[in-house]
Amino acid sequence: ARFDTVIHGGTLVTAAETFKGDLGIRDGRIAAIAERIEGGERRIDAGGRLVMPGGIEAHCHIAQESSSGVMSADDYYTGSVSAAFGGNSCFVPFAAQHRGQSIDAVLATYDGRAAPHSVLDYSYHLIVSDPTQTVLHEELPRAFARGITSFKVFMTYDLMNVGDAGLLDILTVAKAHGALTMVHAENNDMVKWMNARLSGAGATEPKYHAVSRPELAEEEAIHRAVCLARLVDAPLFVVHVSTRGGAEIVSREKARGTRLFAETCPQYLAFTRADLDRPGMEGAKYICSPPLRDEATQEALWAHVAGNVFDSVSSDHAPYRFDAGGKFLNGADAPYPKIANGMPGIAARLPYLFSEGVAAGRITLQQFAALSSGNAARIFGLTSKGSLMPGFDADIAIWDPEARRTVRLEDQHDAMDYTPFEGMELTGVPVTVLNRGASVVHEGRLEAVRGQGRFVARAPSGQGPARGYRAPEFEAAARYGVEIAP
Ligand code: DUC
Ligand code: ZN
Ligand code: ZN
Ligand code: ZN
Repeated sequence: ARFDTVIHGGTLVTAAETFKGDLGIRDGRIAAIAERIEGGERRIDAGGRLVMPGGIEAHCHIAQESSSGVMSADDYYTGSVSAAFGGNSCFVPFAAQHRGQSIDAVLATYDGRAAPHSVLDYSYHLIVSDPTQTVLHEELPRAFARGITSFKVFMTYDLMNVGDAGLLDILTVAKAHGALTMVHAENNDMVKWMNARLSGAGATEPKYHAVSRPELAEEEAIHRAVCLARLVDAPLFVVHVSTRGGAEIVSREKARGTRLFAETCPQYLAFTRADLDRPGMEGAKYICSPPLRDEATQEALWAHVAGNVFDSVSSDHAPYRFDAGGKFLNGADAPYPKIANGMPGIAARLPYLFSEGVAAGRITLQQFAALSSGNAARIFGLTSKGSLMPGFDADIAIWDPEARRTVRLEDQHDAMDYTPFEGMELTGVPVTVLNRGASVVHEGRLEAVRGQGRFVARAPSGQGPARGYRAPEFEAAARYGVEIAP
């Protein structure tokens, strides 16, 4: 057999096992895995290091403007380059609808931002903020037909919140088409009530950001979102779970068979609300929503990562620079509600998870492969990615599991002027990343060509085993001769 590339002398990590072997690539796909593979136009010496499925970053904000109009610092070039240096071979940023925009126009805009620039394969999750009848019944089905099979909605922020009825509508449409609804779950009124009280007390420094968004706001909203999804028997993905209570709801609902998926993020494992209380405005670097919590929460979240309650650990890379074009759009002394909301971390996600997860003995290599890549591929319909099986895309990351490195901004290769992970000492470094067989980063050097990444049309998302459940009220309505739900 002829191979374009052979990766030899590595330790291969699959979802099921870890073994020494070679991997042959032909036409961008994995063509063979064997103890020894000869030939190959290009031979890459893995040198005993780990050969793993390339990471899939399923939660990041790239070339996206927030509802208050701030553009993320990273575009599809710097965002994908940074992702690749962090061990990723594919990413799925958001395409955000702001009120009044048509979904078709939103997608055309993001195609223009992504296609000429991305060095990695990509898709989008659509953010829906304006679920009109046209959006629900014409535009979302069209987006689905072109392979965009996940829709994120917000339960918070006045400019984004779709309300419970809007969430039910989107869940229903998503279910009908085989799409997965993702939800940002925080109780909007609880946060607004806290904001009003804090503002009345003159409490405006960054540390009050964490006070303003209580753990209970997340717990309540996750529970409500799950109930709404159960009512219409639709699958649901809860993004950026930051609380013990939220994780426990996810765990309980999964155990009872709810088609529920969830992620947490490195920032909730690595930092606490104490980081928001750094001197001066430094705390603004740690403003993200939901906010950072405390050490007991970190431990609880790690336990749920180790216990497979979470399907993925995603970065939620939301890069706003520490300057007037980013965090301080509303001035250097802006009160916390007017500071841009989000933390960068697309390059740090997997090194952090590898170091504090695998190297620290909290999770296995197989769990790392699942949390970094395999689960996202399966849940979000990236059917040719996330595995080293023959026939899959040759999306591969080679990791040096023993190399130690101190996190530095210049190694993030993003457009940011800080990394919250600065100075952290981590074990395990991704050295080479291939996307469909083409090297993007090789031995720590960028080899990519701008625009080499391709849009990936995704298969239906979130289609875990359907229970065929119908809420008793819908059954009752049907008996009365009225069909009101799927
Ligand atoms: N939600 C996100 O998913 N990312 C950044 C901010 C937010 O509210
Ligand atoms: Zn969110
Ligand atoms: Zn996000
Ligand atoms: Zn560099």
